[in-house]
Amino acid sequence: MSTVNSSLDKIRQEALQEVREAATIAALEQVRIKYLGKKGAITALMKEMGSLSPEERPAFGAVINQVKQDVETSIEECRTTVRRKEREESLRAEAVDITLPGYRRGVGTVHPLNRVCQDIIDTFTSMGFSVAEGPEVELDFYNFESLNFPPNHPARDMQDTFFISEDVVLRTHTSPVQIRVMERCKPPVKIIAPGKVYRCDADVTHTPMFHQIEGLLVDEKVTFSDLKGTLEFFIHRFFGPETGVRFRPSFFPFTEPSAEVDIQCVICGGKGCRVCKGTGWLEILGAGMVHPNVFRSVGYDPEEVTGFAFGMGIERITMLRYRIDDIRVLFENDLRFLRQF
Ligand code: 2U9
Repeated sequence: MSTVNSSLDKIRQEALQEVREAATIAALEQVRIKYLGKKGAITALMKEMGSLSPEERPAFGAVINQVKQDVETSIEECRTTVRRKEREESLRAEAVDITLPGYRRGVGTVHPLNRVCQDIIDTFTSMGFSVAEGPEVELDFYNFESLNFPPNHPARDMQDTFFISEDVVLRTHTSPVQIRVMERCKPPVKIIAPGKVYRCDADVTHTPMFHQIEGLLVDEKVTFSDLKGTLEFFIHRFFGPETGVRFRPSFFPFTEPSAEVDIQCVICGGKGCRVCKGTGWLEILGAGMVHPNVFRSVGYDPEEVTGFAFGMGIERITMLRYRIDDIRVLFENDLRFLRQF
């Protein structure tokens, strides 16, 4: 019995020592299996109880149960400690140093064309105009015919049109937007139409796609004075209150009378320079009173309503505002250029 007791004590000492040394949950589990598993050392000794005499059994039973319990308790305690340690370690490994500097994000800027376009829109909406939009691929009818361009008339050549098919074109101006609005709505109409337009043309001041803003005001008794007042207000707000303005007679199929609008050169103040070709003036707008035929094509009665219309190229105005002498830089998206705005 005493040899049994001493071998039990040895197993106990060994088991407790191995539990203390187990550094992970997996290692602890190995120790448990080694001593308390089905084929474990303590389990094997318990099975041997059967070979003991009935007198020896109770004392042996008490000792081996105590050993079993000591080892189980020790494993349980160790499991808690190891689990906490493992958790602390994984938290340490996952830790993020929140004092590290972040990745720098480049700050974007508004493209100069969009900035100028938005400024022009703001000026006209402040006068009560609404913004209208329409398709860039248009029917010949909306781009030309309804705007009083007779078929095969040389006026169509002025526009250097991209044809998609015989009666479908890339719009050469945003005027079809106003035609579509008038078809849908009764007067009064007071709209501006900003957007992309397309003309087969390319050099330092022309690109095949460019941007326009056109305006249209239709009501009873709209006069050329209303047109002048509206455009002068726009020009003074956009280029400064001292800017000189002049209207020159011109021709467009869709307006009669028609005018081209010049402002005093923003570069030389009117003295004459390279940009204004020595004239002291810069053309920035076309305008006029809507032609009666245009009203007829949308079902308006030219005896009842009159209207004015105007149009301007956004690239040209942007180039004047920022003193850009080559239109192509507006479309190359070179960040060294765009970052200046
Ligand atoms: C309708 C009736 C009339 C719009 C107008 C101009 C004059 C004009 C040019 C300026 C520079 C085009 O970008 S540009 O080449 N535009 O000169 N545009 S009157 O007249 C309209 C529009 C719609 C229904």
